[in-house]
Amino acid sequence: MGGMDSTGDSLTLYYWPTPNGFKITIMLAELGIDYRLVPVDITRGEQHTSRYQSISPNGKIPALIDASPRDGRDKAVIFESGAILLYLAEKYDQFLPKEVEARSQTVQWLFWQMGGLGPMAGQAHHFRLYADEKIAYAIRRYTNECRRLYTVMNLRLRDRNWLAGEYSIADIACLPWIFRHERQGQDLAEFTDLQAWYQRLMARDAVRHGLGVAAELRDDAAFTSATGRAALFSLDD
Ligand SMILES: N[C@@H](CCC(=O)N[C@@H](CS)C(=O)NCC(=O)O)C(=O)O
Repeated sequence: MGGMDSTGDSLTLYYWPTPNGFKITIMLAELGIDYRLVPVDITRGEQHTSRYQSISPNGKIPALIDASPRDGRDKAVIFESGAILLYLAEKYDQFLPKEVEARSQTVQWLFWQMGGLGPMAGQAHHFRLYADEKIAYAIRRYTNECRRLYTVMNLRLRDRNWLAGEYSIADIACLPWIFRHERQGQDLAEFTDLQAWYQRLMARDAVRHGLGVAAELRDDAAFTSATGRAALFSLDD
């Protein structure tokens, strides 16, 4: 980690080791690009400071600053993991096809992750693991919705290795959420083609590296501590 990469670019990633953060550490590992890592401890509320929100207005990780964008600006500041993946794919011309139809397929599955799999799996984590009240309806709703989304992915992967043509940012976006399948109450053995896709991804050095970045910072208990709950779950009336 750290400093300028071999092409003279300078990227700073604002990060915590969670699924949306892993998307970017995997992408940067796939690209073989060096970067500076700035931990933002979301269990201590570091995402809520005005300084951080001048970078990431929604107050969540990840965010990226590129101090040498290709268009000659002083810097590019990007929030939202899907937008960061698109930015990096376009800048380095990798993991996003150029041809219109192939590109559209990739963007469709990227948006499917951003609007479906990520938010629903996040709610499954919340109600299954983090909520201090165990609400049966919410647990059933989000566990079942994850099962439905896993079924959609499994069907898509029935006759292809990757979600959209070649290995792409769509696969990179989905993997960190499928990595947490146990937390969503899902058994990958029930989704044969999805499981094969998952194994293909987990066989990649960059994926394993990305999932391990700053793993030592993560403290699962902090997500359910009083401080963590107050920092993460907007519980004030
Ligand atoms: N749509 C956003 C979601 C980001 C997000 O939810 N990040 C979580 C960690 S995985 C976070 O920063 N949570 C802190 C909070 O909610 O206060 C993205 O994909 O970048």
